[in-house]
Amino acid sequence: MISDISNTAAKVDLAFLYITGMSVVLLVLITSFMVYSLVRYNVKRHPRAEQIEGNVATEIILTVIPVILVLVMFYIGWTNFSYLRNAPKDAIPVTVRGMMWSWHFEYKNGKQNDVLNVPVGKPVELILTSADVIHSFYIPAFRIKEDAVPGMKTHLWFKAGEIGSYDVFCTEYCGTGHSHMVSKVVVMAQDAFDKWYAGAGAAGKENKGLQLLQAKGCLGCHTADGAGKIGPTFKGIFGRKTVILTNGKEREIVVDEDYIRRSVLQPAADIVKGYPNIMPVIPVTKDELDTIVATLEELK
Ligand code: HEC
Ligand SMILES: [Cu+2]
Repeated sequence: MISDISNTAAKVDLAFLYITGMSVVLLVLITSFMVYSLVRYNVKRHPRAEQIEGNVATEIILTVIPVILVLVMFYIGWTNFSYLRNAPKDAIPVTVRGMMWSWHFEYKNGKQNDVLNVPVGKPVELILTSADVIHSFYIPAFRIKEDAVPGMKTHLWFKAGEIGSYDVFCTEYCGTGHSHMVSKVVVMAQDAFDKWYAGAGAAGKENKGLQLLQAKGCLGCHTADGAGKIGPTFKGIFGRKTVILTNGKEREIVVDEDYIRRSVLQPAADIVKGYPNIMPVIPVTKDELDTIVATLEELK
């Protein structure tokens, strides 16, 4: 009944189990006593009401026992809460950025991804922030959840207990694409994680470009294969004739390198006609922007 999928799940489940267990015990005791009294002191069996003066022993018992039960509840809640709030010093730090509508994960060595890869059995500390509005980062299987707020850093930590893949959701309604704001925690064996973290990988040049688009969250809104999504597809974007709105004025342009750079750095400057102005400013380094331009150029 107590999950060992993560240390955090075990702590939360213990509190939950105690509270639910106590509630069930009390429900059964109180209901049985009530039914018993209904029968025993029914007006037919007990036609004359009786005045009871009180019973000190009963009153003390009925005060002390509930106080103890509730204090135990408080103790479990408080100690587990402070445990969940304080990451151990040796936790692996990962920066999590929420944006409309994807999650982005960045590691200490600069490695980035759109799913959260972690080694099994090692503490991981998440440093959460947001690029736009308030999101909420939630891993149901680990029983942990925390808001991701623009301009602020919030924290979570966990130690995964079993290799596997677990859902990540946004649980703060954040606009049209909120329900698509999903990701995964992938818990890996230590050596598989180390290999991924060192990050050689046999990806070719084009593949690396697509991986970057994926990691940056671009593919949450754009596709590389011509299909429509929240934004225009990247397929055949280079040299494409597009009608854009600049300060509300329509003009037709041919997509070139400068236009793509501007689209990424200042998404609100030119808006493709027929699309909403919702593309976030996603921080990219100069090298990353070069890779993005080169990758889009090749998606014919
Ligand atoms: C939240 C969804 C979203 C994300 C994430 C996003 N975009 Fe966009 N993007 C849009 C929308 C919507 C448009 C069309 C409206 C506009 O021009 O702002 C657009 C327009 C563009 C254009 C111009 C397209 C054209 O046909 O003229 C480019 C280039 C572009 N995005 C690149 C990127 C890159 C690169 C990334 C990742 C770093 C990215 N976008 C991330 C939604 C998104
Ligand atoms: Cu969200």
